[in-house]
Amino acid sequence: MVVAYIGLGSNLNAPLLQLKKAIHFIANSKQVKLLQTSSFYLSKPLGPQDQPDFVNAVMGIETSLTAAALLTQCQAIEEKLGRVRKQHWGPRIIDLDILLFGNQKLDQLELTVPHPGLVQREFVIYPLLEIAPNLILPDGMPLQKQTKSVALNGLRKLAKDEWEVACNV
Ligand code: A4P
Ligand code: MG
Repeated sequence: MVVAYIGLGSNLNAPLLQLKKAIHFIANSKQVKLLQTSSFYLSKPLGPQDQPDFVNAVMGIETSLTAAALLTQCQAIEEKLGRVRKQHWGPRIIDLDILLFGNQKLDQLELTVPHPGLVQREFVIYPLLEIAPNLILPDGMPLQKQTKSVALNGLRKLAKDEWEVACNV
């Protein structure tokens, strides 16, 4: 069994609802056990700015799948939720990124882990820190230390009384 972390992001079609659905589907996948989910965070778009803010979260799972099989599962869930791939870094109903897969390092176009954006993206690293404060990254760097060099850039946790709004935009 391997502990893996998945980053979730959405800025279309009721983003919070999309994240909740994706968490539900991943948690109920075969050979996957849900460990933790972070809070939901509101973040400024990385990339083109003429798109809505994102809702982001990170989940921790334990799995007996290989990294490649987990990616296939994630892509099937993206498809089930109606993701259409259009613009690179553009608006999306759901994006599932494998951030970490145990201590494995993979450097292929179709699967790079640790995810190259992990250490510089505030909307990934802070939610990850929330659920895994003592994590050591595969290169030996403590996550807590890595996070110190990443600016919040307006990232904030969605309070529960804002959930309904984020489910309806
Ligand atoms: N791929 C390689 N490594 C991985 C991995 N570790 N996890 C490949 C998942 N996929 C991985 O992804 C393109 C290809 O990456 C896939 O075919 C897969 O085999 P995609 O999801 O089809 O395309 P994309 O998401 O548009 O491109 P990319 O480069 O993955 O974008 P990112 O890095 O996912 O960034 N701003 C905010 N605030 N919040 C966000 O969540 N997300 C993005 C997308 C941009 N701006 C954002 C956010
Ligand atoms: Mg992606």
